Amino acid sequence: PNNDLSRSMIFHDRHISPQIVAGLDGTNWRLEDYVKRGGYEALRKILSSGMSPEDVIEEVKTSGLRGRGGAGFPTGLKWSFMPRNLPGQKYLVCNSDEGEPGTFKDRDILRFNPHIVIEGMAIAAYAMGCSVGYNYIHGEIFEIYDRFEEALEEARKAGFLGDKILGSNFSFQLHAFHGYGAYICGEETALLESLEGKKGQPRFKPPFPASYGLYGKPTTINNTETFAAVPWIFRNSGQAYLETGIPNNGGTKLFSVSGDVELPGNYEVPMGTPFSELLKLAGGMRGGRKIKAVIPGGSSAPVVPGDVMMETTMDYDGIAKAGSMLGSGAVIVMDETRCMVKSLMRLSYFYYEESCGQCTPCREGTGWLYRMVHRIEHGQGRPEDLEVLDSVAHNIMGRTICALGDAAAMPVRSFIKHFRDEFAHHIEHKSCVVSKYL
Ligand code: L3W
Ligand code: SF4
Repeated sequence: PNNDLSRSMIFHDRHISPQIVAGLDGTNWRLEDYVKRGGYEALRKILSSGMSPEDVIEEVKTSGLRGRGGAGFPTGLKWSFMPRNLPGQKYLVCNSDEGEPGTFKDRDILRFNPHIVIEGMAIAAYAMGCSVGYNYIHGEIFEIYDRFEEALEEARKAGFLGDKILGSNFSFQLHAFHGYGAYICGEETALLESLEGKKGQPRFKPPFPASYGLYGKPTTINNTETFAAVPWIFRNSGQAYLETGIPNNGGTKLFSVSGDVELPGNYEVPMGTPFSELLKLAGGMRGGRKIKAVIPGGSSAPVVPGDVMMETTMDYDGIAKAGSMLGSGAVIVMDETRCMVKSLMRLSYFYYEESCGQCTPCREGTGWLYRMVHRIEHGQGRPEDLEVLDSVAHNIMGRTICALGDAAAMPVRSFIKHFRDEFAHHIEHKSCVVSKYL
């Protein structure tokens, strides 16, 4: 999906009040159009009303907004970690290094509505006292980077960015940065290293970026979609945002639906929407086939059997109850013709290829996992392989610097847990149980 630049946002508003993609048709991304949709009203309201930075953070806490990049960390709480009374430089960073397999929402937000991200970042910068910000955009996405640069120039000329924004005492310089296309640069501390011009490798945490971030200064990093949610909260209210979703899961969420569905694309729906509804919006199962499994939150999230997903709601708590993670909201749907061994082999190759190599369990373990799944898929599996796979995955988890190690291990453990028979069949019969469909 990283290279799929032709994909456009498919959005249905029959059931919902969208907050990020409202009124978009692909041609109206410019400042003039954004202002017509009520854009920059939230920033103007905050600056002209004299709302204090503390009150801005409180409103975000009320909204129940949680980080849309994968971890779901409460945004208001993260903003409150920025040292308030410390003099000196503080930075704000937007993580647009979207690289999770299955995820393609942030590039569409930037493609269709770049100013909503700029406005969200300006509000965040005001709340946390950041005078400089960067949007780190995935290196393989060229047109989005160019568009964001154009949007920045429009915002600067109109006085929404720069010195003394809208005549207030608040100044904020925002820049775009084009990344290098490595998955690991989406990990927040690797991103900071990369932004500093170094090799993109994760740092140990703690210290968290809030205390030691870009160039060693306090830094807040949020995902593109998280910033994009902020203007709506201030045009309406934190409470209204919370009520769009369900308790502890405020607002709407963009889901990138891919795989065996009729209409793959991005869908913005309220948190708590049943998966079955989302599947309907995506046109249902391709060719009317039976659902077999779903990876509900990007390839790092454990796979969930299809029948369990049909009873699950799309929110952090609902997906956790189903044994997985909402992650970045990449919903990969697999039908009955999918071979789970082959699917896992492809995922395992990704993590093996993208490991930065700093930690032995990840560097060696991801290769070990890939090679074992590869040999099972190619009819050379051994009876003990499933236990060894599980043990290697177990020994990676929790023993690495960043979450990539866990992300490589979790799919392995969940695929084997839910589809053990399929793996055993491959080992015993040296053939695939879904070969009847091929
Ligand atoms: C200050 C503390 N700050 C936590 C901050 C921390 C970070 C955020 C969440 O992983 C997940 C991962 C992937 N003082 C703090 C603190 N923070 N405690 O809160 O932190 P954490 O460690 O829970 O998560 P993370 O390292 O940010 C992200 C999963 O996302 N994932 C990856 C998606 C990839 C994309 C993409 O390509 N765009 O979204 C998908 O599920 O596995 O679990 O900011 O600093 N005490
Ligand atoms: Fe690098 Fe993997 Fe260690 Fe993360 S877990 S720092 S990707 S080696």
